[in-house]
Amino acid sequence: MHGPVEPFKIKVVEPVKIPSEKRRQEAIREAGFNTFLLLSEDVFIDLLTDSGTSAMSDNQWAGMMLGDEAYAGSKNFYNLEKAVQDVLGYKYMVPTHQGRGAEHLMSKNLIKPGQLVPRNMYFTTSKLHVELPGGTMPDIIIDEAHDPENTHPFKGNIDLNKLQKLIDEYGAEKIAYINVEMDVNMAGGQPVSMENLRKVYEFANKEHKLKVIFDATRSSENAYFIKDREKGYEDIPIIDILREMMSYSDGCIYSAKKDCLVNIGGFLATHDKEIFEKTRSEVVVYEGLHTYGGMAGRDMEAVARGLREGTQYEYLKYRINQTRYLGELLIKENIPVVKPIGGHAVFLNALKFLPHLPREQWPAQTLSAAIYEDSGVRSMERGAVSKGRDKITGENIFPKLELVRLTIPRRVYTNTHMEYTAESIIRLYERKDTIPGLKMVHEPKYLRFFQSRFEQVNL
Ligand code: P70
Repeated sequence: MHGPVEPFKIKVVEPVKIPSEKRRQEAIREAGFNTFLLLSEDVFIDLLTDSGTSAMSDNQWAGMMLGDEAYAGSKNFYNLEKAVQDVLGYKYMVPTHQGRGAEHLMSKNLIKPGQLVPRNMYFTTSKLHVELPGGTMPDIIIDEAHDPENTHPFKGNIDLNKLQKLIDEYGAEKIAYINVEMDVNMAGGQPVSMENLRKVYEFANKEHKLKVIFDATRSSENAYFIKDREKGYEDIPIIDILREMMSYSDGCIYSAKKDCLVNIGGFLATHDKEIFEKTRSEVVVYEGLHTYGGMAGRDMEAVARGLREGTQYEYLKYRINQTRYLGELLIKENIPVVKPIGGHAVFLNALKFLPHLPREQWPAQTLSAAIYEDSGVRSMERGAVSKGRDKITGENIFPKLELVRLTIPRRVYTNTHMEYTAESIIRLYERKDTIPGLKMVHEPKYLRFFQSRFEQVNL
């Protein structure tokens, strides 16, 4: 049987090649067993991230030629603003160079030192941008999300009891805003249900006058899951689902590098005039003028077109099913993965894959390096190295989820590439006991996973 059928044909190709076994062994050692430090040239199939790695359409490329590179008032800015209004329903939009630029502006303006920003699981850059202005990010995701085997259909949901407890303990005034991520990345690309979004907004906004800010980065993929899994949404167009989702928030930050099918870009969007005025006056300090925010005119045009294109049902169906295809090839061979298979990636459970390694030997980092060495496939550690140290005690935190992410760029790899990847992982699983662990020998201060280095320890 065939894999999910692509709703496009290929017009331009970029050659890739498999480095020799000897080169792969050298390359991963030169990179200190950190896949972020590999040269792209040494990679055959790049599943490091779905961020900025998608293939643009002919329509997006045509839009790039219509870039209006005026310093102020570029046409493309207004096209992007209109796309955000049409697709997401927010009235106001502030462009930024990518998602973390928007996180910076939002956090800086909304958080006072000592405040809390509860969220349905942390994301690395989001957590850092909450901590920099003096906030902390308690986790309020449902317990099911921390269990890789649990097949809850909306594992990204917020546990309202956890939120209530925080309010009881600290008071609502201690909470800067509630942060809800779509298609929760670190939980395995797990969606939030519309019902949950509605309830969180009612609870926050009506009962406690608290703001709700979304990380809407993978909201189109989340909308597909709502259509596919939530009663009453089967026949609703994706774009209407998206607008309803965003109506349960005061604003969002958005990394356009994912669902908008572009290589760079981001924005902040809001229904709230005050948030808009504050962030718009600050974007000029950190990003660029408020009509480009760090993007070229052509980039804004590609984002505007991609935001609309990325809501097409046939495209999303193929996209989500390609990820599931890889996941199911692995599940068939009993490889431990996070279930259900998420939107943008398949996540391997490194604690079950390499049970002979103690947490201090970084099982997910080890597995990610071993996959590269076996086949030239690049993946990303999403476990204790990513989580970092406790802000107060300085100790390493070992989260329940110690995962390797096989992230699927959009419209880039074929189903045969998925099969090649699955074969490598299955082969590795058969000889998993022979894989030695790692020790960290270099640790940077911020977002250590990007640049840390490791050495093998003897088995
Ligand atoms: C990834 C990328 C970026 C991201 C995200 C969510 C839910 C915000 C951002 C920031 C890139 C990445 C970033 C840090 C560590 C590893 C990888 N996620 N919110 O691969 O957006 O990158 O545009 O600044 O997923 O998951 P941006």
